[in-house]
Amino acid sequence: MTNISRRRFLVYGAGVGAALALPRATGPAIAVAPSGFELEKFIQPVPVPGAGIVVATPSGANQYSFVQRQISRQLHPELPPTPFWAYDDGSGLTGQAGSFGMAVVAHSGTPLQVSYTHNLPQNYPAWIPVDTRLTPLGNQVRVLTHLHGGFVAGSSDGNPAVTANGFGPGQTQTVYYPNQPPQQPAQLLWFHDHGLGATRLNVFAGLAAAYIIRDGFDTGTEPNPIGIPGGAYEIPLVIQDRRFNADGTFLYPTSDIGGVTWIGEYFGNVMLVNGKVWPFLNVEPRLYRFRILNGSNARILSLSLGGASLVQIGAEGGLWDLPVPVKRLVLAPAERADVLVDFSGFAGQTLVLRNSRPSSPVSTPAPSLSTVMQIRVGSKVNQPGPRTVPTTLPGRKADLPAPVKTRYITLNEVDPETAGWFLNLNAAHFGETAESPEVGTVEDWVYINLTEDTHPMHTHLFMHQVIGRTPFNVDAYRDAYGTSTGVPGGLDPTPFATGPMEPPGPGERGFKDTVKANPGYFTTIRGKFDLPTGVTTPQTYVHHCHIVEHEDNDMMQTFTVVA
Ligand SMILES: [Cu+2]
Repeated sequence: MTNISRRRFLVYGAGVGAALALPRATGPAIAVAPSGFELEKFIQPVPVPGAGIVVATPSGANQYSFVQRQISRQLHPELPPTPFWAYDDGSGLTGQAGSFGMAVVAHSGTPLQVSYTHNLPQNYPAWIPVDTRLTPLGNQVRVLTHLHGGFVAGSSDGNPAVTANGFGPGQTQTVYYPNQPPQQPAQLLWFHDHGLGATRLNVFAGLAAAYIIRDGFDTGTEPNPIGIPGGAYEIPLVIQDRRFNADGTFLYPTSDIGGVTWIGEYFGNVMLVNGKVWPFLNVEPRLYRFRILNGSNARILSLSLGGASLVQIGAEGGLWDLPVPVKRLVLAPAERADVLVDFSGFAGQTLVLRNSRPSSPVSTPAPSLSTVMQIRVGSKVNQPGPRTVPTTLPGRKADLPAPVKTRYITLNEVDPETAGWFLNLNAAHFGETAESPEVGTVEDWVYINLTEDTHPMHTHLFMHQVIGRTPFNVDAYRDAYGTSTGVPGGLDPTPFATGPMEPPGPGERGFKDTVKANPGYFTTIRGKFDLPTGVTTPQTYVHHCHIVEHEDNDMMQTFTVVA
């Protein structure tokens, strides 16, 4: 019989005696640095546009040539420099927090040609614990860059269904990003590594950067046609948790299970914002735009900002049609929120951006990490900018027509805390099953979560609309259909529903590329399977959990858009 997922109970709900026997990877000791040192909070500024965040330098007209390489930067004043990996645009990334501090700025309707050349070490260094059961070429460093949220051909997507072995030392991946509207309006995308079985490690090592698309409304300047903050008052905030060794190196724990290096989730005990540990941000008492990306491997953020109110104006798919006040932002890995914050009533005050445990039905085994960064509100406004939040926006509310087909996709966890531990979609390993949507059609995909925790499901190629989440009897569904590797795909859970479908949350108004599939629910999304102009069927992509430890082992499947 399948060892169904009781991992969370075993690891985090158990008493002290059981906790002592826990693997080092997930035990409670994760909240304390191994050597017991503590880093002081709020003693360095967060990199912001013009002061640490820079626009990537093109290598030609609408062309970028990045080199992945190892660099070293001091990420906290009390730490020695940290070696990590970055996308170098040719500038040498001087003075920045690697590519954490860099953004490509693209324009809707203007295609880009981009290349990525592997100039990293041949083999994984000791600080990156590869699990060679999961990688196609053992401990050789293979990279594969994916434009997250990109509407691109399969060959430019950077996905391991098309390029299983990725790219090796000295090799170059060349891609074409059409930035084609309406699928690709002004929005915040990001590009990060997607190497098969090594995404968690290559991203942990630093291979991630922002990709901002502008258009005639969302110009990034101030003033702009839609009356939102721009220039120095628009601030990208990439939030990631990390652990450090006392010598400044990143720490990625390994499993205590024999023959296993992979761990179920990576949770840090310090927070990085734009690549810096627990920084502070100086703001003027006026309206700001924060563009927040949860770039963590596994941590689901639940963010709040003292007494300041947050008004969300967009998510992964770009701006919405109107602003929505939100009390807190619950962002799983890879989710983005575009928010306006009015500091005009906080002159002279100090606020803290805090993270708390997400409330039910979101579920995560993450240990607490409550502080993100400090915000120091000054008393002087240099440039007044817009004084109020606009009442309407030029973006989109997700409103796709009825689907022609519904697909049922299960999320399973198999034999946790054993040498055979893995996660999967549709009871199969990566590549053993596939979906084949017809080009131009609309489909509903139903993610049926049979595990204990929330999984952020990311769809390549298409942005989706969240239709809703339906509570269901997980055990009855599993009893009816379960196999040794979980419940296969294609089996409608509707007869097992225990209540009506719950509507999407206020943060799920527009199009998204990552959706929280919560435990105890099946989550329905709707997508339209268009391809960029000039791209013909068939085109192959992947969809997967964006807890990158899960993605690597082995919560990912293929889909091919067909004629
Ligand atoms: Cu997952």
